[in-house]
Amino acid sequence: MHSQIEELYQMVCRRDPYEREFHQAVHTFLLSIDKIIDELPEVTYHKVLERMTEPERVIMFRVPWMDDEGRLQINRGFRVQMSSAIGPYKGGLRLHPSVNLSIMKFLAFEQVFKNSLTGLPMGGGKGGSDFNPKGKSDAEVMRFCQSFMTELFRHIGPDTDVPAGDIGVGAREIGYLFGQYKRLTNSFVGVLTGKGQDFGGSFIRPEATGYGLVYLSQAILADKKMDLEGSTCLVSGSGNVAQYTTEKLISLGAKVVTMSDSSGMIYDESGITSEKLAFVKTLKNVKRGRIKEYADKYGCTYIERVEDTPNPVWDIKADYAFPCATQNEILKADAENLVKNKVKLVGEGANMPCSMEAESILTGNGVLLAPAKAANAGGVAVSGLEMAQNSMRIKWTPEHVDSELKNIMGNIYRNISEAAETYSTKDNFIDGANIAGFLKVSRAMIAQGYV
Ligand code: NDP
Ligand code: 2IT
Repeated sequence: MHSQIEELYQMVCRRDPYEREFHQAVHTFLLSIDKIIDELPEVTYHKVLERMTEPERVIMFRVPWMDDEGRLQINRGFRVQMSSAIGPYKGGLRLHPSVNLSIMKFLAFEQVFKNSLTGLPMGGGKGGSDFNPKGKSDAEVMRFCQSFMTELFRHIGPDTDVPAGDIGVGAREIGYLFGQYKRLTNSFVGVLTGKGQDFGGSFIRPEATGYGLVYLSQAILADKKMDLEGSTCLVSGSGNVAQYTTEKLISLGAKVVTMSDSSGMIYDESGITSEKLAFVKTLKNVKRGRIKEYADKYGCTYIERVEDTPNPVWDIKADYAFPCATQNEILKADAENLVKNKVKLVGEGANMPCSMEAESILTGNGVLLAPAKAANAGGVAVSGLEMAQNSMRIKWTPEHVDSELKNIMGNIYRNISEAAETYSTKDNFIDGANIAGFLKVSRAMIAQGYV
């Protein structure tokens, strides 16, 4: 690493010593940028990297809400507005007990470059709360969302900051958040994406992250004369991204044999069929149950998750693996298992699912790695298309949105593979995505002066 970049990284760590996830996201990114910094004296001169690693604005607030027993509950709310260099802040909201400023900043940081890769005019942000939606009634979730929005509304807007879903935030939560924003501002505008189909939501937004992940993986494999058809695939998670990744894989003739949640995993050797996937969707999206019920119903293997041991999802023989649950779900031992099991491609549906050690084990052993910034960009890309439809007050057909999504994922693949070849090494898609995402944001920042 150049000393100037090493010093910047040390400064980021010193400044916020407890923000482990943010350090990790910055570190992987800087390792890529290190390869081009000599060719870009203007980046050094204008302190572009120093500015990129410090959010434009962080909003942190109290979220009081009343539970069904009439007790007051207090959570912490966040919105990290990382960069508005190429468009309004854009990125999801996460509701999970693990949420803290480090996780919000890592997600907002990665979002900046992901959004840049989509080719659409969107800056980067992320938000959420340590509220745990598990076991809460609809009424409790609604009261929480209303209280959260009662503070957030003054910081967002269709031309300022447009939140969407992430872990724990789907159609139900976006509906409640949208309703409260409308009530507080007396305006019906595209301030959130992932809305219901009846009030401004785009077709294919629920499917977009999973479908996009498969489209990008397909493009990578096609170049290697490999195919999804007839392959065996591992999927982790059983939420939005996992469900639609599985759906698209099945439709392309692949056999998906695993899904999981934070309690455990199912291993269905005969393959998850469309009918079984429909069961998972109802189980997770409507009944809000656990994946174990799949094993109970279909009589397949269920393995309970044991903390601090290798994740059993990654210890099954397969061709391709799609982590779609959360950050750092593939650690060193998991990466070694994937290599041992001869997995040929890892497509990152989740954000930062691989630790840095895992990344280098995978790429060092010739596993193709489709990094999150590129691989899961389909979700925010269709969010961008939802914003466009809202501004024009029109609604495109599912076929139209899906074909736009395919085009965008194809362009992302071309951009990251070209950037990899030009600035790094062929098939180093991590460098390709970081560099291609970075260059546009950097040019925009320099053009806009010191802000
Ligand atoms: P959901 O809430 O719909 O599903 C999350 C899934 O991951 C659940 O099965 C959940 O299990 C599991 N999970 C969550 N946290 C943990 C944890 N700490 N340990 C183990 N399992 C966990 O979220 P999404 O599907 O929307 O998001 C999944 C990933 O994809 C996240 O990394 C998100 O940032 C990323 N992503 C999402 C996009 C979107 O459009 N929704 C777009 C791009 C990326 P359990 O129910 O037990 O908690
Ligand atoms: O991580 C992500 O890209 C998302 N959670 C989706 C963000 C969005 O604005 O659609």
